[in-house]
Amino acid sequence: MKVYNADAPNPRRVRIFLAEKGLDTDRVDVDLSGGATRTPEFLKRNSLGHVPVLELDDGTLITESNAICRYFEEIHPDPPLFGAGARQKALIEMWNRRIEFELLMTVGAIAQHTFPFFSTRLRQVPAFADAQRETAREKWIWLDGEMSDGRPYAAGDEFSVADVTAMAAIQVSEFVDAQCPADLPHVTAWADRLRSRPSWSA
Ligand SMILES: N[C@@H](CCC(=O)N[C@@H](CS)C(=O)NCC(=O)O)C(=O)O
Repeated sequence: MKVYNADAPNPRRVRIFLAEKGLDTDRVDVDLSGGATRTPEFLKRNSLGHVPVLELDDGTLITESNAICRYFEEIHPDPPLFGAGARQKALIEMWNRRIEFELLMTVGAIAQHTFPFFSTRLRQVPAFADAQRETAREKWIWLDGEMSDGRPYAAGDEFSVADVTAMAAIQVSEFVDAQCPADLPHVTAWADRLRSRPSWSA
């Protein structure tokens, strides 16, 4: 099997996940700025023109970073990054979705609506980016309140895929200068905890 990869946030989620699992796979690095995901050949692998894509040995193509992580979780269950047992699995799913929809998509929209790279990919509305910048600040404040219970990771005591998604969100927030305000102690401590993991640089 192989993973179509690039130097970008969603492929990085898969790289971090694999690093946390202690796994390695064959990778095909694609040149995003050169338009490599928009060629007719690549669009046969992912009609949305996005990486990551996991291609299995039987030719099955799996897109969506979360689905790819789930595949690796199933074939290499330890450590369990999607949780164990009904309660923990549900909490991790909940937090993974919250981090992706509330945080990663908010800061991602700032990039999408301002970076030249995206100008040929969507109709950019700079005012929407401005609004999302304000929203990002509100989301950080919301998350700081949620994490004021002192839990070390997004979904509780254990590092999980929700933290992997957060590692992508934190990095994107830094690219777009919408990072967590320094006066929010709980999220700041959590982000530092994530940044100190070896997988941060995967
Ligand atoms: N929801 C998808 C998003 C994938 C995505 O947006 N990938 C970006 C990189 S972070 C991409 O490949 N962009 C290439 C392009 O737009 O041409 C996932 O989680 O995998």
